[in-house]
Amino acid sequence: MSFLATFKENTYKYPDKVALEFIDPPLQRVTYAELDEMVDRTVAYLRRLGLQPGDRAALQLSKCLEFILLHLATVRLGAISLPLNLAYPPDELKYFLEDSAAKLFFALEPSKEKIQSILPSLPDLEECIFLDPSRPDKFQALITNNQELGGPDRGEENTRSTHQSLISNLSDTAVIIYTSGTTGRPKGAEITHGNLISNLHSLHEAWGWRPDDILLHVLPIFHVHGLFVALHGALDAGATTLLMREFDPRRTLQSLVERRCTVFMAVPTVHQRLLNVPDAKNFDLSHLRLITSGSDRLPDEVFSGFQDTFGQTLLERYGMTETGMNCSNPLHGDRRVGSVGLPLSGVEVRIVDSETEEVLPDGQIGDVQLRGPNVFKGYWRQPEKTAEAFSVGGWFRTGDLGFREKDGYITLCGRSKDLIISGGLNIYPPEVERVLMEHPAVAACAVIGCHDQEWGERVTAVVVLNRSEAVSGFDLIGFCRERLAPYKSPKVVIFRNNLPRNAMGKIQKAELRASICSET
Ligand code: MLC
Repeated sequence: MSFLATFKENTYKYPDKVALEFIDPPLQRVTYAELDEMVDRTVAYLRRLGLQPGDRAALQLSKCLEFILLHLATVRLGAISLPLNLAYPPDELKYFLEDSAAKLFFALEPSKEKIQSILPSLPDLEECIFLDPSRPDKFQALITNNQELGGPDRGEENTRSTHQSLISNLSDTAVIIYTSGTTGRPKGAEITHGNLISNLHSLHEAWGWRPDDILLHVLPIFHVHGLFVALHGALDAGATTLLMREFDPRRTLQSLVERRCTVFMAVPTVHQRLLNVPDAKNFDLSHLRLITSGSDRLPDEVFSGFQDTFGQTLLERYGMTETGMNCSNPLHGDRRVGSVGLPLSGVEVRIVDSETEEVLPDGQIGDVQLRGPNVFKGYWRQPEKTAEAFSVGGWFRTGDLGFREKDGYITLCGRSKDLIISGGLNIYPPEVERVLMEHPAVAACAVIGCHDQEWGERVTAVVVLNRSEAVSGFDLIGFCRERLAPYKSPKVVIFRNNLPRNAMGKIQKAELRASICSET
């Protein structure tokens, strides 16, 4: 059983309905029947390239039809899709490809030169294919001219690939998404077919997805939010997805109105940017039945800004890569500002004491732990990290702090993990600190998140220099940007003579935050 089974049914129920439409160039429109047929052809193509069930196919592509076809085809084939953020520079990319032992890698033609240097050091990688999404005809030719690649007849392959989708095991890994951690390098979260199916079901129930829904999709598709919650959700519902390749606030408002969209999903930074459009009030969004916010805490002023400007009450929900979606404010009823709402069906949430892990009474702040069919299988080839992530009884330690109200609503109020969320993206300070420490001028450093009106939190590096060295903040930011994705690199560098430490020598980040963040 695959999460694509319902999509398959939809291709019979609504063959001529538009499944996907890219609303900026190259304009593309694909019906359910066409999408299904293209996915099958892509399955055949992947087989000819030697991809087998269980193998990893990595995708570092822009938001394009090719990405979606390769992702769906990989999963339909029973292999593992590995979406990668386009912002990863070669250093980071090499780690992901090496760690996942990816067999195939699809990248963008313009990155060829940059990427080619890392390829010889990847023994498991059999093929790296460079694609040019501005020329959709080229990919169509690639998946159509299978004979050129040798191997059996395409028709036979199609039948096999379709059948394969029905026999996947629920506990088989469908997708790996890398998440960073407080220690060590990023870890690949193994998300199973069962995880995806259970989350689709609970969100279908919670949000009332309908076949006549029109979703405007502005998020990246290499994360849980844009890929599973939005794209899979719409395909599972038989709805139409309009995709914007790059988020643009004004065009978003225009498209929501002109295309009579019914559903919109975004992160707080995106919502804030919509509110910043000077004549935002002139856009009538009253026909939208659902606007969700997630991936980061929704600021009260954005919640109220949406009510004042558009007469829309945002629905905040709570999720993470390892668990998919956990909680949601209700579709009908009390959408409580500052709260992530109620646990989704099948998801258990408990609040425990950080030390003893005993369950705390309602109203008391503690560690948020989760259990349910939505919770991932574990970290790819990291049994120790997987064991650390779970408590007795299979409870997943989210690293979030929160409390439960008497009526079951969950409110998040901090993190026990050292994590920064900027524009809906997670950044683990140790990863940035590790890079800064590689710079010869840096003697010590601490990376913290300071409140930022636009990004939620701004990555801020506090640096102590070696006495003999002189370097500017600008240089250090440049140094990080060569080695890390731009969104992870510090936006601000502050120099200090020393860092506050406790008796054990551990840097006191809370103290730093209190002194630095108010200044910046
Ligand atoms: C871009 N930049 C960021 C950034 N995004 N910096 C910090 N945080 C971010 N999130 C960098 C760019 O590289 C650029 O650097 C500079 O900031 C300004 O870029 P921009 O053009 O203004 O940004 P833009 O490309 O418009 O992107 C902003 C954004 C994007 C908000 C649209 O970040 C975004 O799509 N965020 C959503 C991420 C998401 O989908 N998260 C879900 C994760 S899943 P320069 O200097 O090179 O110009 C998850 C689970 C769950 O968390 O519950 O959903």
